[in-house]
Amino acid sequence: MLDLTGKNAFVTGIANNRSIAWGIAQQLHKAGANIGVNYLPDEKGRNEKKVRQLVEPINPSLILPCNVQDDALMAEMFNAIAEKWGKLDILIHCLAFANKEYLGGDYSNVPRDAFLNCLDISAYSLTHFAHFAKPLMTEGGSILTLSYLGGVKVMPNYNVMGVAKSALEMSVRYLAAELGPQNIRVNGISAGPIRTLASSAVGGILDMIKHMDNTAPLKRTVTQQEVGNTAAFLASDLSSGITGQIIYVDAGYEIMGM
Ligand code: IMJ
Repeated sequence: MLDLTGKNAFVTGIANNRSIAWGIAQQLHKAGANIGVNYLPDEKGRNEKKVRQLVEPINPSLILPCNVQDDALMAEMFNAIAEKWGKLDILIHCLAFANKEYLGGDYSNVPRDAFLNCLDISAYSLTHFAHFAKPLMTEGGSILTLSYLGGVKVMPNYNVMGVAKSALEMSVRYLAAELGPQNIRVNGISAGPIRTLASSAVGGILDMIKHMDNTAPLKRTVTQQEVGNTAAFLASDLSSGITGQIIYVDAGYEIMGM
């Protein structure tokens, strides 16, 4: 049975009700986990307000500000987790960013600062999370991140994000090897395209979804709930033998050649 009672799960990257992170948080909650979430702090406190309202039904015991580019805030977040929970069992990493200007056009035009910023937020942040989570996962643990096929194969417009996802997926493997002896498992979910804030801002997403409906073995796209269910499995003891893997939750699209 999928049972997460007694487990402390911190879920990052909830922006709104379409966020994949929100789908994951709901399924972890349903399985009995104690939930913590973050918001990205902004000047007017809008994100905090929005996240607080959204997550109310799953009753999180921690709602913390986190900006992965702010080292002091990162340390504060994990200090707060340590103080409130004592131990951490599950950490969900669901965040990425690239300057929209470079999600399209010629990849060779990406400037150094946009490249480094994208890899800092989208890839380094997982390694940094693992650094802080390692001493808190005293009874073992499960670290999960989200990836996309564009990190393995060339997808239209994904460009610098694809390079970041490639670094992210390799980080999953190196972290899994390092943390395995502590019974901390590290895995990724490569989700098919879903309409979210992060994808709707991207040109051609609706055509891509249509393409999935025609091409994927299951002849459809996947939902946040399906990604959430796989996340709950990977977070639970049901997946105790799995680490360092990228699991495709994409209606089978990845196996197709044409
Ligand atoms: C993103 C870009 C290009 C093609 C894309 C995507 N496809 C999908 C996505 C086909 C599914 C969404 N995705 C998998 C992402 O990782 C998105 C990351 C992202 C999105 C934005 C949009 C707004 C912005 N910056 C972003 N940074 C990262 O300003």
